[in-house]
Amino acid sequence: MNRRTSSRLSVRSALATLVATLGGCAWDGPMTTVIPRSDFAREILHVYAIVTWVAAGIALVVGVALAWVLARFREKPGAALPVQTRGHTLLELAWTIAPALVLLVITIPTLHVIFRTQGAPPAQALEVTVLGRQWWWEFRYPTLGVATANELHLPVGRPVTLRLEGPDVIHSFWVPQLGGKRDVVPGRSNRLVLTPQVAGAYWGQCAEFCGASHANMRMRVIVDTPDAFARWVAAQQVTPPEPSGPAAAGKAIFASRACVGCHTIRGVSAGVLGPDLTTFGSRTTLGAGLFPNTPENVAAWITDPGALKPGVKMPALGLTDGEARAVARYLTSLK
Ligand code: HEC
Ligand SMILES: [Cu+2]
Repeated sequence: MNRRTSSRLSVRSALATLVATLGGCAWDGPMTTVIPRSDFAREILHVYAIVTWVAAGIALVVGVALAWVLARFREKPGAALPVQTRGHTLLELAWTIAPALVLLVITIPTLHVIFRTQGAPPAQALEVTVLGRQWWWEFRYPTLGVATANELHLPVGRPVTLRLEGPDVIHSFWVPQLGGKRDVVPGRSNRLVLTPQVAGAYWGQCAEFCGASHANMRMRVIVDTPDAFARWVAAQQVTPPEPSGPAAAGKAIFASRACVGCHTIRGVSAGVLGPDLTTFGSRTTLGAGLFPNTPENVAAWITDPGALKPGVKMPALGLTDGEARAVARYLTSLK
């Protein structure tokens, strides 16, 4: 390969890398960190903006200085060695003090935000216990007597204290538009206090590698108006009525299988290894944010969960297609 071909090749691969890298950028993607929707996320964006602008300014100064040096002191045939500088006190002082100043500019707002966001929760804060499990999220509202999974409902404008705990391995709770990542560590209770400021649905994701389906451990946080939240809570507290039609057959199958050992449905079963299914039909997604919650997807899940989610801790129980469809009808009717 001659020099021209090889340099053309390197320009092309540099361009391809640039395009691939920029392709991953989106201002308003589902996991954006630059459109904050809570006080906590706003504080973090504030520090992020300072650091970014400071870094951009430094990159500009360094880039221009480097370009100037490269042009000015370029090696020319026959030219003498330029004057060499060693142990220049003023220069040494300057490049010690300048980075110290940069660190100071970053440290002060960072510490400020750390103290502002780690304070004790306000008295009227809503309490939610968040359990990170391989590979789904459990949400318990101890003061409301409600438990749900993978879709956390919060009222807009009210502070919430999330107590992060976990029974298995380390996970990390991360809903970028609502707040920073915080680890969920077995045997420890971490806390995240924030106030959602805009109603809407926000995506989250486990952010600490936790095994086979780590990438499939998503969640949604639905920030409701206070009225909608009150209605949601009331609906969660009801014991589901007796189903009729095909759903009734589904209930009978559910109640006679191992499902009851792992799942709670109020009035039917009290299992704790899997998500509470009391109002499963009111959730929009299935399998920790993986699939839309439709009867077809639920039937496929019940038939062979491992085919939809690698490593899943729910076994295939050998239900026939008909049985799985009936159970799916029952579960999606629970609202
Ligand atoms: C050994 C315990 C176990 C048994 C038995 C079991 N499950 Fe599960 N189930 C789980 C676990 C754990 C999950 C969470 C999987 C995940 O998302 O990673 C789950 C998830 C589910 C979900 C999705 C819930 C959600 O919110 O995404 C449904 C629906 C479900 N199971 C139905 C059933 C039915 C119906 C049966 C009986 C035929 C059954 N399960 C038997 C443990 C079990
Ligand atoms: Cu994980």
